[in-house]
Amino acid sequence: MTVTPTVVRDYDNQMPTDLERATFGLGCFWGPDASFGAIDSVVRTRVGYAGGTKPEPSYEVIGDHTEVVQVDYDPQQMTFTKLLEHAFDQYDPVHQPQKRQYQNIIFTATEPQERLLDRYLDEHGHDHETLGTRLEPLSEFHVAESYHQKFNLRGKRWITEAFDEAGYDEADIRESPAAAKLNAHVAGHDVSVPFLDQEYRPASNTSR
Ligand code: MHO
Repeated sequence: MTVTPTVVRDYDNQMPTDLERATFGLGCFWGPDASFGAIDSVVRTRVGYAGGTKPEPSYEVIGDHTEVVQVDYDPQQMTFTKLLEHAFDQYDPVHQPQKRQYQNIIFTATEPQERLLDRYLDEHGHDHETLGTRLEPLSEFHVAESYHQKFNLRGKRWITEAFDEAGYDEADIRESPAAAKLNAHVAGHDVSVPFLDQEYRPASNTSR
């Protein structure tokens, strides 16, 4: 794998900009950050806290919030329903962890998302009585601390150096499409992006 500042910048610069957003609580947010990042047409991921009322939650003082992952996807290539399938694949929807920090929540942010969720539940024989999962409109998403973003990349200097050299700060790394794919890759997911291909050589790489 060749991760250089040029690779990172080139990949990030050619990403689509017209994106839609989905938010899910699926237990500790490190895992879904990586598993959603692996999905083609999921362009960006970030983790945070949602589903509660406490203002300015943090990892140490999370209050009544829950750990959540938020993904920005290309609606030309990906649907909310496919993301729901992926979310429901990650856990047993009938059971719900006691601890609010790790509860399963499907958030909807728009009316179309609400309709698609209702249809999904119908088609999969889930009713609100037996479903353990919380279903909630997204009110506020509070972005988590930098050290929780792209957690699998933490300490991987051979990757993070390329971002540093490209001039990315922590917020840039959090929002970087290349970082989302690399985070998924190092977590062991199959990821198909050109720069993870053995044969890939960046066109204009003069920096290394
Ligand atoms: N404390 C657990 C979960 C972390 S997650 C960000 C662990 O270290 O695995 O809640």
